[in-house]
Parts: sequence; C-alpha cells; structure tokens
Amino acid sequence: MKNNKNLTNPKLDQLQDHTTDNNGEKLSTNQGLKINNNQDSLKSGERGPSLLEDFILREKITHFDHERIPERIVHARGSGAHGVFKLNQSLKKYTKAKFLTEVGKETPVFVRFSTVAGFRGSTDLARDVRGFAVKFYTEEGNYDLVANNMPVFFIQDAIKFPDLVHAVKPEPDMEIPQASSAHDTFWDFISLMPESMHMIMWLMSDRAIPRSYRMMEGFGVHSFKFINSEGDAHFVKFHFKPKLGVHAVAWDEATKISGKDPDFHRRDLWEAIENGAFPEWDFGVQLIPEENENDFDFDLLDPTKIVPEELVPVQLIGTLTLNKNPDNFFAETEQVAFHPGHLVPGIDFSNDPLLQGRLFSYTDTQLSRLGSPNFHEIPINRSINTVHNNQRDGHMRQQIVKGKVSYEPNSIGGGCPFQAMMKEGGFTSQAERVDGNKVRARSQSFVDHYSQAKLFYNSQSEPEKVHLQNALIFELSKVTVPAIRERLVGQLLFINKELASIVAKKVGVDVVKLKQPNASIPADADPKNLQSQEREPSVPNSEALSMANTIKDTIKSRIIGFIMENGVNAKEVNGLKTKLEKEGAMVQVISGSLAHVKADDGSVFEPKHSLTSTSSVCFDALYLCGGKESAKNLLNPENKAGTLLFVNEAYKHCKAIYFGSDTDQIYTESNISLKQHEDSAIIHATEKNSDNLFIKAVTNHRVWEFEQQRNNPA
Ligand code: HDE
Repeated sequence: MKNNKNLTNPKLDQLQDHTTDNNGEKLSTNQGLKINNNQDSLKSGERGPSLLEDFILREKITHFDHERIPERIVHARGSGAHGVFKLNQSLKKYTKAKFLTEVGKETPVFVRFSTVAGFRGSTDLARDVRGFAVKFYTEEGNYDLVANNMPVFFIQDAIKFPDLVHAVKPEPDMEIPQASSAHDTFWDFISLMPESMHMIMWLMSDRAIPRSYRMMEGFGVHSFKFINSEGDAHFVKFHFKPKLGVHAVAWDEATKISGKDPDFHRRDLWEAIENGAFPEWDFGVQLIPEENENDFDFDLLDPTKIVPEELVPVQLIGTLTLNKNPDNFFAETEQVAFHPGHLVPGIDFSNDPLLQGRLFSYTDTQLSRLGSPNFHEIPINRSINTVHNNQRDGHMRQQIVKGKVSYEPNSIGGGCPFQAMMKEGGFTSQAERVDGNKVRARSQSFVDHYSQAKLFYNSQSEPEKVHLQNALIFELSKVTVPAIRERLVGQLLFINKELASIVAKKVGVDVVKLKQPNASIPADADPKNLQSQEREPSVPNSEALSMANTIKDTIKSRIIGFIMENGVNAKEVNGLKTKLEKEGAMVQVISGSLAHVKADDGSVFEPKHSLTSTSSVCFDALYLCGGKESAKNLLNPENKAGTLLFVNEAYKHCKAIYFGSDTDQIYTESNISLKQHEDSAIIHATEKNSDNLFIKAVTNHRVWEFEQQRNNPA
C-alpha cells in the first residue's frame, strides 16, 4: 500500500492546492518557461567561456546556492507524518476545546519526532530525549502539543535552557562529540544541577534508545490548564501511550545500528506507514481540579516532577493514528513550525517557569529558521480555519487580502474583521488571579530533587536497572575530569546507594569518601537555600514507569529475519510466514547473496538483504529457515561467519530465535549451544507447537530477564 490514498482529511485537501506532480510534464524554469537543453550552459563557442546572459544557468545555480536554511537549534534531526486524532470520550466537563468535546470527531494532525542534541544528519539511535510534537489542525485553529518521550525535564526554569543546551551540544572548541551526552561539558553541568537528577534517570534508561518512534510514549511535561464553558479550571497532564507498548533496543544494538542504518527510526516510521501498519497511540489526560493544586508533596508547576498514576490515573480519551507519509521532507517535516503557545479556547498555560520561557522561544526561533513572520503561511503550518486579521506584508507574504483597511477600529471596512465573542469561539485567557512581588527567585516547593529520581529507579525491573547502571558507567567513563565523575556519583547517593556504588566502582570514584550529603557540590554552585535532601517519594513504586509493564499481546510490525539459502524447505517457510504476517509482523528474507533463493520445491524466494548488507541488530527476531540443503549452505565457508555472527548477536541482544528443521548444526556451532539455562525464546522446530511458541516469544519483544545468562553462559 502506498500511503493511505482514501483519507478524507481537510488538511490534506488544503495541501493538495500546494502540491505539484512532475509526472509526464516538461521541464521549465521558475518562470514557467519550457527548457530545451538542461545539459549545457550558454557559451561563446563550444569551448569558450559561459555567458552572463544565461539566465537559465543563473536561476538554477542561484536557487541551489540558497537551498539550505538554519537547522533547528535543538531537535534538528527528525521525521514526520500526517494522521488523525479521534475523540472517544468527551472532556466537555473540563474543557470547551471542540476537538476534545465532540465524541467521534476526527482532527487532522501532523506529528514530528526528533532527537534533541544531534545535528540534522546525526544518527537516530543516539542516547537522547525524543521530541514528540503534535500539530492538531482543529476547526478553531492550530493547537500544538510540543511534547517529549519523557515526562520531566532537566531544569526548572527557562533561564537555564541555553546553559543546558550548550553543555550537551558538541564542545565548542573541537565540535566533538556529535549527538552524544557522553562528554565533559554535559556531565559538568549536570553534576552541578541537582534538579536534573530525575530526568537523568529517564535519560540513562533505555527510554533514551527506543526501538521505534512508534513504540514511545509522549508527554506534555508541563501542567497545562483546561477551562470549561463555565470558566472552571483543571490542571491537566497530557499522555500518549503507544498501542504497541513501549520498547527499546540494547545499548550495544544502538551503537551498531548507528553504523548499519543511522536512519533506522526514520526508515521504520516511513515503512510502517507505507505498509499500512499505521502507528497508533491512546491519548490520555490526568486531571486535577484547580482547588486541589496543593494536595501533593511536589509542585504541579515543577517540570521535574510527574504526577504518579497511582495518585491521579490517566483517562484514555482518544486515539492518535499516523496514516500518511509526507510527500516532501523539506516542505513538510523541515518547515513545520511548532509552538506551545498555539492554543485553542479551553486550553491554557500554567505558571510553570519552564513553559513560560518556551512561550517566547518558539516564535523567535521560527523567525531565525524560516526567516519571516509569515511562516504561518507555509502550507504545512496553515490553519484549516481561515485567517482574518490586519497583519500585512513582510518577507514572502503569500495571502492576498482585499480592501483598503488594515487597522481596527475602522469604519471604511465596516469594522471587519470583528472581534469574536467568547460564545463565537473568541479566545480568552483564564482570569487567574496573580499577585506577587517582582522577584528573581525560585519557589521552595521546587526544592526536592531526589524523591522522584528514586521513584523512577525503584520502579524499574531488574534488567532495566542494570541497563541504567551501565548507561551511567558508559557516559561517565567518557568524562575526563575526575572531579565531575565524583560530583555525579555524589548526586547518585541521594537516589540509591547501591546504584551509586556500582557506578562509582567502574568509574574510579571512592564512594565511601563521598558519603557526606552534598559534600561534593561546591557551596557556590548550589545556592544554600536550594539544598535538596534525600527524600522518600509520595508512592514507593509506580508501575507505569517501567517499560516491562507495557508489553502488549501483539507482534504487529515486528521485523522477523528469515535466514535461508538454496534448498530451503518452502512448505515450512511459507507456513510460518503466513502465520506471522497474519499477526501483522513483517518478514524479510536474508541470504548469502541477493540472488534468488531456490527452494526444495522449485519455487524461489527473493532476499531483501544479504548476510553482509545487514545485521541482526536491524531485526526483532530470527528464523533459521528449515531445510537440510539450506542449513548446509548457510554453513559453507562463504556464509558461515555471517550466519553465526547473525545468530550470536541476536542471542546476545535477547531476541527470539527459531531453529527450523534440520538446522541443528547451526545451533551447535553458535554460542547458544553453550547455554546452561532454560530460555523460552530459543525455539526448535522439533518442539510441539513450535510456531506458536515463537510467536509468543516475539510478543515479549526481548527476553531481558535472560540477559545475564545469555551473556555469561558458563
Ligand atoms: Fe523545546 N524548543 N524548548 N522543549 N522543543 C524547540 O523550537 C525550548 C522543551 C520540544 O519537531 C525549538 O522550532 C526552550 C520542553 C520539541 O519542530 C526552540 C525550552 C519540551 C521540539 C525550543 C524548551 C520541548 C522543540 C527549536 C525551555 C517537552 C521540536 C526548534 C524553556 C515538553 C519541535 C523549534 C519540532 C524545539 C526551545 C524545553 C519539546 C529553540 C527555550 C520541556 C518536541 O524554540
């Protein structure tokens, strides 16, 4: 299936007016002049100099010279898709936003996923936060939910954002490292910012190396506000929960995928949509009546805190589906301009000081990136609601507004365009009472920096804890200044002593020396009145924080590598392929070369990859196809190393592996045969119901609980 051609979507209809198709057309200049020769410039004689009057050459080269615009200062590397948001449950009691009140209503969306630190050409698999920015094209105007795949942030106040970003970006003298937080300046800053510790737990978890954009959660991070038609306010936290569960790759896989296929996430999103495996999320809200603002032992305005789902459950109220790839990356994904200040009536901001700063930054950054205050007229950014106002002119103005009048009040234009009353959809800010002294200060209610970091760590499964420890060890091992490593381990002591000791041991820090609270933080780096103390979280454990609790009973869109050679058992292969595809998985054939594979019954299979062109890290599970001849060929001198590397790596990365009939020799020669433990994800065709056992194992994604045994077989 090539995208979804049968969509009725007012945004896509609008984009049609700006879309051209060169199919069957003649080449022309930008002025519409047909071009007769696009091979040679105009010269004075065949071997003579080019002529200045060659307007065709000049136009082409000039346009080329100006093809680049500044990349986003953060979130430069991204991928986008069109889709639809459908409301399943009305929130009328809480908000007057129309797209959240009319059950069954479908609102077009454009979503852009991104990494944060890397440049536009960097790898998708960097350890990083992922952006999850959603533009809802509502009938009341654009509403942007500019979210991340982690529910908290590094800092509490916008004034620290440039410091944070400067610290994580490549170091300014040598511009190293690319798309990585594993370096001195990042950890220097973090070790001096205790408020970042909760976010650091998320960043060091496998959430920072997702298996797919389609398998990530999305969070609005800040508390926003819902306002209903009576003017009553609720705090609201936004959540997207993927229907496929939340899954990650192993760090070792991430580093290898970065080499084998640095576009892994981009390709995954594109191919899933092209294949009709449309990514879906439940959209949910946590609602807190305004009068209950102070019911928690943290501040709802503090963006380094979650509201544990045990305290306020997430109500799932709608479905987000991505069903169409963009037609043009630059025109759509690169030029889309998000802004947390793009609101509709019924939604408002809270006073979160991080959010408040964002409200300034996003328009400012679009001006520098897109170059004009008319960026809202770029097709992907246009509202589907018509725009009527007295703003005029500016670079690249597209809209032709009729009439003499561009001011208000006016009589010549009959007073148009009119202000809208509230009942006509006119936006009004919440009439919140605000009263205070002008102070440059932080609230004492923001001071606890460790309790939710502890909550996150305590809520992880054992394998998740090990991965988090290893991530910290990897990152801190790249830090060349011992004092920074010490300071950071000093911070970990407030979160979990065992975690601190495990990391300390590997990064050369003497943890015993550090046991004084905050002993390692210079007094002038952490203002006295903001000293945070170790503190127990409001709930001891939160199920929603562990990815291990999100496994769904599905193998939809998992990529299963079928390794085969000539002589493969066609009946067995086709039988399994049909079963897997019926469940929505994607089968890809891998062979010694790209030549057609001849099966035992004379039929042929077409390999998508050869053993050398791909690697096990690009697959979710493996099937060593049945057939004596095929198994023998996979172990011939040409293929043996590739076959065994595939199998051994998949084993190491905790994937499900299925040995088809007559593949015992491959099993025996692989590292798997060394195993001395029960491993439900290694399946042999000789087992009863082996196909179903394999499907069950793929459902579990990875068997992280066997990781220790798989990697230490003796
Ligand atoms: Fe952003 N952020 N941000 N951010 N952010 C940008 O805007 C900024 C923050 C997020 O796919 C920039 O158009 C400040 C939190 C996403 O186009 C810029 C602060 C969250 C994207 C900017 C934050 C985000 C951006 C760069 C702290 C999660 C990508 C390009 C005060 C809720 C959107 C651009 C896309 C992009 C500023 C913090 C999410 C510079 C000043 C918290 C998903 O304006």
